[in-house]
Amino acid sequence: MIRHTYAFLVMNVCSRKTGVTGAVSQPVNERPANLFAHSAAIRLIRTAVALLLLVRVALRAGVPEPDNVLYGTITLDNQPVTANRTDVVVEARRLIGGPAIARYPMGSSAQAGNFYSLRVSLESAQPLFDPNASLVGDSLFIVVLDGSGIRSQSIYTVGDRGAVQRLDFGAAVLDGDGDGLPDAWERLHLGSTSPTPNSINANGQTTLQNYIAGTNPNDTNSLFRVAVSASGANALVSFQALRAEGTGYEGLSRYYSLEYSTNAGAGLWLGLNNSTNLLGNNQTITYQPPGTNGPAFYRGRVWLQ
Ligand SMILES: [Ca+2]
Repeated sequence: MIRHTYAFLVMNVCSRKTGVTGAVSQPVNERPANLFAHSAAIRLIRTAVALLLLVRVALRAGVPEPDNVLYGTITLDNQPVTANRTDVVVEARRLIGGPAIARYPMGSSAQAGNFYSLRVSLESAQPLFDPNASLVGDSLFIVVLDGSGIRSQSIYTVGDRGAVQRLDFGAAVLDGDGDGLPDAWERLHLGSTSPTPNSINANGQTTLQNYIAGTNPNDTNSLFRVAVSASGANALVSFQALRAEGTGYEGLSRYYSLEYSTNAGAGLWLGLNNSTNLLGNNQTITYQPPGTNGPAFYRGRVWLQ
């Protein structure tokens, strides 16, 4: 992609050179020798300046590297997505709600068949010559969309030059007893599929609460909770935001919101600016209430989608 940009610049130089020559109204063979030499010198100088500009741009910009390639299968509503589902698109984004820096509409490559194949442009260093390129180690959102919006998503860390990685979306999750909990998750943590979603587990939470929060039902220290601590003269509200990963979370993401209320008894809770719909990525979410506020209650919400 960056090579195309270079080609465009070179074409500009050539056309500018042609334009300068065309501005001299006299035919070349009728000009005095010294004028011709002078004109040729100007052309050389202008070309040299243009080349210097090109060199300067090349030195300042990142050097293109072999693309990263992501590929895999997509399952939506427990049905495999085939090349015929041309309404399904896979995009790479810097922000979950931001523009695409790479995209692959299903069926757009005959070679890919029923797989998607997404190329992520790579450069070696900042500043990026191509604004849609990435650097090794960048975190990108990979989202699957259809006509109804985002259906599935994942976080991808850009690999080394030329890296190829398989990333499947929404593999069918078996729920034989129809209780809304993946059977594999139930067997892994509880030994069978017998517990119901409302069963109280060893850590005091229900099975459903543990599944959604990603906590371990057998560990009394594994709980989703909002902590309040002192930070100087003010309070600091914090909680752990876990990434949805592992058995039972295929194709799902975990989200969090921090809410507050000045009258919890009335049940009126409000989301805090910049602290709602946060994607869990094993990070600590912190919020420092303004010192001017009076006493308030805080609560965290967590869900899967
Ligand atoms: Ca189940």
